[in-house]
Amino acid sequence: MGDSAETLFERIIGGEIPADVVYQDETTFAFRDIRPQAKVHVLVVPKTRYRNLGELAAADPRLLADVARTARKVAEIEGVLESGYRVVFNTDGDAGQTVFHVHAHVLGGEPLGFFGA
Ligand code: IU
Repeated sequence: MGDSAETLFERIIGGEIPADVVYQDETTFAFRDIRPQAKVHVLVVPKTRYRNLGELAAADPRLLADVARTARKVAEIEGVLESGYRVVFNTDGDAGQTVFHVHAHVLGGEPLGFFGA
């Protein structure tokens, strides 16, 4: 796995690729998914790259907490704190992970069907 190659999300965080930014702080970055799966669909990415949730949790649990806090902040900004929202981390093949820079999908704004079958 080309660990030194920049991922798409590093280029978005760096401003090389434009994105609809919802929120950012020192350690995290949040922007709208280009193929939204719900009325609200925002990706929350730690500015430091880890491949997936497990690697982030093992290496830097405080940064994982920052991602969780930013997911809540995004829900607040998007007006779905009261109505509810879902946070998803896809990991590898069967989950359909396509970008290997860990990211939380924050979904909401309408009733969400359950998925996974
Ligand atoms: P996944 O969990 O790795 O499958 O999610 C990657 C997401 O990144 C997916 O929902 C894409 O629509 C989204 N995305 C994006 O927002 N901007 C892009 O330029 C590309 C993918 I490529």
